[in-house]
Amino acid sequence: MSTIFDRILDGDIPCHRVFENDHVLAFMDISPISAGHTLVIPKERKAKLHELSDEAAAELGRVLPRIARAVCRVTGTDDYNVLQNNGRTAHQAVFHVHFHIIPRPSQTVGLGIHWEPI
Ligand code: DGP
Repeated sequence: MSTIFDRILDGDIPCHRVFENDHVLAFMDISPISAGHTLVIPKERKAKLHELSDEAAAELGRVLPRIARAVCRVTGTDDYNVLQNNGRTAHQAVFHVHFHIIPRPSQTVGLGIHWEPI
């Protein structure tokens, strides 16, 4: 089954690319939970994590910390979630393996809303 991420990989629709090599692409999420919310995808076209080849999985494991470091640098926070959904009941919406890197800056809640003491 073809997904929107296939179209991004094929260059048919644009994305804000932040990292790319022969095996992995990282780009900004179109609906960010926080500023800097980044998606990391293998170029191998598989829906779920357990379907990936050892080679694709190893390369993802190699570059994820590097991309997380860059996200920390540009957002100025060291706190973040790494989220990875597999299957409809696990809230996967795009059926191409992807990791979310979601920065968690200390002064923001949700979509960058700044709360002052009430
Ligand atoms: P998930 O629920 O884990 O499958 O999350 C899919 C994510 O993909 C969601 O946070 C929004 C993002 N997304 C969906 N379509 C596009 C798109 O066309 N471009 C970009 N940059 N992100 C997309």
